[in-house]
Amino acid sequence: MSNIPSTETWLRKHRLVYDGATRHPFILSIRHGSVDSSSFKRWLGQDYIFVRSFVPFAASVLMKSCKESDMEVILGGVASLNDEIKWFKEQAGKFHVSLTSVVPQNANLKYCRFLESLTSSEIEYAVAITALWAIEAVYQESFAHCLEEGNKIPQELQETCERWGNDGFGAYCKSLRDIVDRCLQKSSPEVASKAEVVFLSVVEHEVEFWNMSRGEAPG
Ligand code: HMH
Repeated sequence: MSNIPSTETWLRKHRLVYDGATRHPFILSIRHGSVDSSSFKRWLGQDYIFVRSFVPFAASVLMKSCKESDMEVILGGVASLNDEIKWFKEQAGKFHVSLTSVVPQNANLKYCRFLESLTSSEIEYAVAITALWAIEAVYQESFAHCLEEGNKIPQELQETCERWGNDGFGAYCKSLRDIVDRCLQKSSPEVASKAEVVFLSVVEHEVEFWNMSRGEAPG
């Protein structure tokens, strides 16, 4: 067994696609202050729909974690989604986005269906927690990058960047990552390879999700 944690191996191996998700042009445009408001609003509406589907997925990971020692970490994450849904509603008001009339786009539907497939009881805890970590880590790294020294984030988007780029969320993602590495250390090669495939799928879905902000190919 290798001493290198699984997540580190994956991040090295899939660096290019991972950077594609965490340094996406949409994210860079927020960091550089050149983002256009229609892209941002499109993202906001789509992400609200995504987060609503993310809740049952996160709850399914919580159920699987009940037999493990790390249940509190997941519970904290699930609990914070209540606040997140509220936050989206507030932001939608601020940016005049009507959440009830948002039509989920293809990339979003596909991502939500993928999440739903992971809620099955046949999906091992190690695989499910890998997805949870990867989903959160992409947002954390993306928005933390926006906030790095020298940013020109538009004032009205500062709060969005801080929502996922703050240190507390960073610590939560690190805890999830440690859980993934611990789980993978004791899992079979079959489960480990399933987890890697799921990691890569999440990263690919995230890239497609950011791409939606450009507003091409609706439906
Ligand atoms: C698409 N990925 C997407 N939306 C989010 N809100 C997160 C990750 C983080 O919770």
